[in-house]
Amino acid sequence: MTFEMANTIFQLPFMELLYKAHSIHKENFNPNMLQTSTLLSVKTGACSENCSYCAQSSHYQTGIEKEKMLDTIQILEYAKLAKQKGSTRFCMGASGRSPTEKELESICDTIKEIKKIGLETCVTLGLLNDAQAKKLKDSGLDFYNHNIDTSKEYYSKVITTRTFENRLDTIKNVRDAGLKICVGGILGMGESNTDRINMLVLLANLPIPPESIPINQLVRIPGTPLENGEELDTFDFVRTIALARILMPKSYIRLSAGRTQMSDELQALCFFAGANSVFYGDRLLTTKNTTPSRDDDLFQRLNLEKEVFVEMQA
Ligand code: SAM
Ligand code: DTB
Ligand code: SF4
Repeated sequence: MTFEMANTIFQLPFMELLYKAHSIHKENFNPNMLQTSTLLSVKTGACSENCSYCAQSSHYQTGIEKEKMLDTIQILEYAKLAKQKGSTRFCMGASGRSPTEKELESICDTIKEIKKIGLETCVTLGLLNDAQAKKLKDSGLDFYNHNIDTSKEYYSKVITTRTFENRLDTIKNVRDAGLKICVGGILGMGESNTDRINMLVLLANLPIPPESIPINQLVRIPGTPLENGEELDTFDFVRTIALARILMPKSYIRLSAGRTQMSDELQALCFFAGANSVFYGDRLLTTKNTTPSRDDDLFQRLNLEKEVFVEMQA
């Protein structure tokens, strides 16, 4: 897939683009089904990295208190609750450039316990070498989340404490370890449509495209450099979801952060364009998520059903 081909799709008349994306969505998924994931911050704040969007970077005054890594028993309580409330996927996020060996051991123990209660697992712990990725695979982890966030060209405008290549190296290590990958980005950081298209083309051209693609709308965090950035055109947001669906027909596209700011109608358009997973639960990492009662109401009005977890046979 070239940039030119993807750009032609992105620039289609909006209705044609949506029709095309929805047709592809329908061929590959039940369009009335959503997967729900619950997210938990298992280690919060005091991060050495300077990601301009993030509440947890120690480079900015955001008022986030540092919390050390939660232990297995604490995390398991949240996982059981998530399962009870109908989530089929449990995602754990940790602040930091990369995990310490002690933190990795602890997360591996936690993953083993969560798998026993029958949830799909995803973790995001920052940069990993190949041995660390293998340890996670051996613990039974399903997915590793590691976002490229934006295009290669725009990356250094957002983060300077690591490079885009560092991110790609980790994605390769995770893939080589046999894990499924969850890789996406953030829209609304001042990037252009060209950056958004380039980001998706890069993902579609990976040896195996990510099975899971989170598309976050920037949550503006007071105290970060992106606090007062330019507003995102919501139709460009929907176009990006549609392009992701067309370029990666079989992947889960996750309408991730930013739903509290979205109307019900905008979310419905995103689902029509191919988004088929959301975070379900009161909180994301450091910010509020859409409440489960608002979600339940929306899903009911749109006749959307929550997907049931089916363990894949190896
Ligand atoms: N520290 C690890 C890392 O950066 O890879 C994992 C946690 S980090 C918070 C996970 C992802 O959350 C980031 O890569 C970014 O895409 C997303 N994210 C963080 N803050 C956000 C914000 N304010 N708005 C939208 N997405 C955000
Ligand atoms: C992803 O792409 N989005 C999630 C998850 N992966 C870890 C994180 C969203 C964070 C939103 C801002 C916050 O709550 O701090
Ligand atoms: Fe740290 Fe991850 Fe936030 Fe960047 S996104 S500041 S690496 S927690």
